[in-house]
Order: sequence, then C-alpha cells, then structure tokens
Amino acid sequence: MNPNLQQAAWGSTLTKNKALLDWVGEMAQMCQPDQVVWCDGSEAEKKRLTEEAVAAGILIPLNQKKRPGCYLHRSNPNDVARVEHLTFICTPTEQEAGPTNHWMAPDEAYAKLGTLFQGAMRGRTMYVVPYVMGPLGSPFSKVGIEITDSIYVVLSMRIMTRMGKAALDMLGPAGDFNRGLHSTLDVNPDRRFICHFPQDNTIWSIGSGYGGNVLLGKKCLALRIGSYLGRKEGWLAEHMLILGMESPEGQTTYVAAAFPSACGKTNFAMMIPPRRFQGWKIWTVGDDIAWMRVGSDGRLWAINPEAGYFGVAPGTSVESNPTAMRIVQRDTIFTNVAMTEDGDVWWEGMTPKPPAGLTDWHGKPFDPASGEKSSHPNSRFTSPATNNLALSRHVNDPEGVPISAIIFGGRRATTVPLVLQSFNWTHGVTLGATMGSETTAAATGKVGVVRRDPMAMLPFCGYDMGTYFNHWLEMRGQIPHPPKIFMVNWFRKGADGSFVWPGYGENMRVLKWIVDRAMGKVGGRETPVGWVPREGDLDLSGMDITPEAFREATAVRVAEWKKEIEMQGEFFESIGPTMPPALELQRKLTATALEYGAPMGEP
Ligand code: OXD
Ligand code: MN
Repeated sequence: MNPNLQQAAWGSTLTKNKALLDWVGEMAQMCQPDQVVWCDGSEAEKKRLTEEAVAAGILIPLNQKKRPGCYLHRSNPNDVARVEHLTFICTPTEQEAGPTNHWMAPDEAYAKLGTLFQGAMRGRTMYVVPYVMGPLGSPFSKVGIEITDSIYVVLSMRIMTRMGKAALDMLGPAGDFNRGLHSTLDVNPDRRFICHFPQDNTIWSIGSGYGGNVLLGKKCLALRIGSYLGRKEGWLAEHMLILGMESPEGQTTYVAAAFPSACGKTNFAMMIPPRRFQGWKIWTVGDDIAWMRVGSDGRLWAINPEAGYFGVAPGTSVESNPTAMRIVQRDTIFTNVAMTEDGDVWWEGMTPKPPAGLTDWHGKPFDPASGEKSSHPNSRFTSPATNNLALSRHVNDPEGVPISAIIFGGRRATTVPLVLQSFNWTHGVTLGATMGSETTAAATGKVGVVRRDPMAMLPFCGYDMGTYFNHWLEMRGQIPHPPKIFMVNWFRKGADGSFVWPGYGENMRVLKWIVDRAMGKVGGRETPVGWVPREGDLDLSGMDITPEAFREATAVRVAEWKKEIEMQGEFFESIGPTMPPALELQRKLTATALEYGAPMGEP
C-alpha cells in the first residue's frame, strides 16, 4: 500500500484502538482509496464536506432563505429503494437465515464482494465514520464504524446517528464494534449486494447509494444484525416507532408500534391529537426502530437507536403530518423530490396541485399533463430528530422509556377490526406473527391475497423467522410486568370501497383506548379473536362518524375470520420446522373459539 495511505489509515489522531486501526488498514489495502479521512462529526467537517458535495454536484443547495441548511440529492434512477432480492444474510448454514431471507455462505460472500471491493475506491476518498446507535453512554447502545466512499452517506449518517469522535470515545480500546464497509462502486444493479455477517458483526454493502442499503446503522445494524444480537443477548430489536402519550394531568404512557414500511409510522409517531383531546400531547421517541430490554423494575424499556428521520416525502403535508412539515424546514437532505422555481421542494400530496415551473426528480422540467410523478414515490427527507418540536425529553435517557403497550398494525381491507386486544402474550405474539397487508388488483392481479409481514420484520429479521417467533415467546419469561399487546387496522373498507375510519389524528381515540386498556381502566367486548371496544368505550365525541360506520370498523365476522385462520395455517407451514408449536396451538384455539363462539362474533 502507498505509505501515505498506510499512514492515513493508521495514523488517526482520533483513536488508538488497535483492532479498529488494523481493520481500517486492511480495508484501505483492499479498496485502495486515494486518501483516508477519519470523521470527527464536527461542524467544521460538516461545512467542508457539504461544500465538497455541492462542488461535485452530489448536493444541490435549496433556497437558503426558505429552507436554511437544506439540500437536494438526486440518486441514480436505478437506485431508489431497498433491494430485498440483493440483500443476504450470510450465516454458516442456510437454516440459520431461514426461509424468509436470501442466504449466501459467508466464504462465498466475502470472496464475491471482496473481488468487487478490490480497488473500488481508486481515485476516491475513503471516509471512516464512527457512530453510535442509541444514546451516548447507554448500556443499550452499540458502536459501529462505517467505511464509505460516499459524502452523501457521511452527511446522512451525521443526521441519522450520534456520529464522530463521541463514538470513538465510547468505544475506547474495545474490539466490539460493527464493521461496516460500503462503496457505491459504479451503481450498477448487477454489482449490487447488501451482505450481513451476523456472526462477525460485519456488513458489506456495494453498488448502491440508497439510504436503506447504505446508511448501515439503520436497517442493516439496528434491525438485521440487531435482531441477531437481541436473540443472543436476550433483548428485542424491532421495526417499531415509540411514542409517549401525555394526559392533561401530566402523566405520560409509552407505547411501541410496528407497521409495515410506508404505512404511516412517522405520522403516528408525530400525531397531533384532535381538538376534543385538548391538553393531551404526543411525544415522539422514535419513528422506525425500537430496541427493548427488561428493566430492573421488571418492565420492558425501549430506546430509539436513531438520531434522525429518514421519512417518505410523498403524502406528507400540513394535513397528514404538520410536525414533519416543520421538521423538514431546516438542515434536511431531500432525496429524489421535485424542486420549485424558487429553489424549494415539492412532492405529490404536499398540496393538491403542483406549482408551475417544477423540476422533476430527474432534473427535467415537469409536465403535470404527462401522467408521471414529479417526485419518486420513495423520495425521502433526512432530518435531525432535534428539529422535532414534539421530541420526547427522554430520547437520550440511557435506560429509555417503559413500554405499557405494543401495537401491531396491519393493512387489511377486510377482516381485522380497527383495534383488537390480545388475551395474553402468546396470543399477542400470534397477532404480530400474522400481520399482513391485502394486495390490490393493481399490485398483483389477485385481489385479497394477504402478504404476511410478521411484526413488520419480514425484510429485516437477521435470522430464521420461526426462531425469531420463539425468541418473542421466550422473552415473556423474562418480563415480570409485560406490556399488553394490541393489533390495529386503519385501512378497513366498507361495502362502497371507502375507508371506514378517517385515520391520522383521529387514531388518538384508538390509542387512548389502548392505553386505558393497558391500565385496566376501560371496558371492551370479548370476541373469539380478542377484545374490541364497544360503542361508548372509545371516545368518539366531536367526531364525524355514524354508529353504523363504527360498528363496521370494529366488527368481527366469524366467516371472514375462519378464512383468515385457515390462511394463517398456510403461512405457519411455510415457516418450516422451527415454527413454534405454541403459535400453531394458539391458532387452533382461535379456530375452536370461532366454531363455538359464533354469537359473540357479530356485534
Ligand atoms: C423502511 C424505511 O423501508 O424505514 O422501512 O425506510
Ligand atoms: Mn422502516
């Protein structure tokens, strides 16, 4: 290796950690960058890198009067989303990765990607990005180092994580850090791989610049490697938002909620209660990921490992999420949104009509008559959590916040009521394990097929799904005071095809019932599939909903559920031999209750 480079890889003034210096040296040897830059996370570094990114056309400055500190990034059009078919779990055996993951043998993956990484950074800078997932100094937190050749990644990691010198200080001389290596290479889908090596606490990502594939702290470490570590160490890494609901008396109750990607987690985590709930507040702890452990008081405590939001832009508006609209007002990197004539941003759903003179996400003049979208449907904003006026003051608490309820949210046009409380932990785990969305004709040609997304973790569980369900079941034995488990469905449709529940801020009413149930303060109706609110149990005052619509929203129909239970059986079978018998027994129990409990089914 060129001696200057050797010096740069080895000669960091930021750390003396031998394991880290050795590894960076080894990666530099393989990737052969022109220089190695260790990131300290300082303001001066941010300024320097932003200027470089602007000069290179990687970031386009937006109107600094309207959006101070905001930039637009346009990705390669072939690189706009996570790539599940190119995402691999590289465990020694295929069984460990399980039937829901793509698997590659570790030796094969290291060899295949190693060939691609060989000389990949020639003519480029290698950035070494130390970061912490979780509050600094928390025993829950994990240190990662991401090596990347992308300034966009460095600047995004600076927003999404606690990044820089503080991470190295927290690591000290320990060798226990996640080793992340990333190169955009030539952004060619044929040379794009996202490989996870749970046993080595290592991630190699090549050929992409898209956030979910390359901000390695997020989906790769906090969920895929995190879930593996969680099982090994006795905790849970989940695709869940965390929020606190504060009553007018000042009492705050925390819940964690899992919804599939792009199903409104960010909106729910930042919900503004309707007028009827004057004096109530929702505080955001996190909008995407929760790490949960048993606290010394026997309750389940959660931290948000992230420090920012990587939110979907389209559909975000003053109506759907006023808090997010304020968050993106400053210090935000927008990816693949449209730009207005005066250097502001716009996306579908921000306002009813696009402003004149838009530039689309490809950088071309936008013609609203073209039938195209001005912004990519998966265009994003990357913003610091500190921009959030509703940010919980407990986000940096090393122990996190105590969770009173866990919510699983499906996207079902039929069958699943607005809200359902499980009878017990095993039943709750079954509700989570069978979460799913009904496909539409537009998506698959088959209407009413349910795509299961257990616990919203299908793309993110770093090991075998049946073993993951078992870990959830086993956690019960460790939690003397477990949270109550619920399922919600904002997406049920009536006979006319329209949504029966208005959603958004009105979901506060459902949340209030959930929290009151968790505290044993409110009634409900027992059905064969769980508890649902009766009329009068849910506060509907000041809301425009007819009693018929409410009954429709909360109906449990025996015929629909019998079909559902049968489909769940097929899904459980697909999980294979590690599927826990307890969940299958629970499914059969529900089938029996449906058989004998028909009168309870209809309201
Ligand atoms: C996701 C995301 O894809 O959070 O779930 O970006
Ligand atoms: Mn997500």
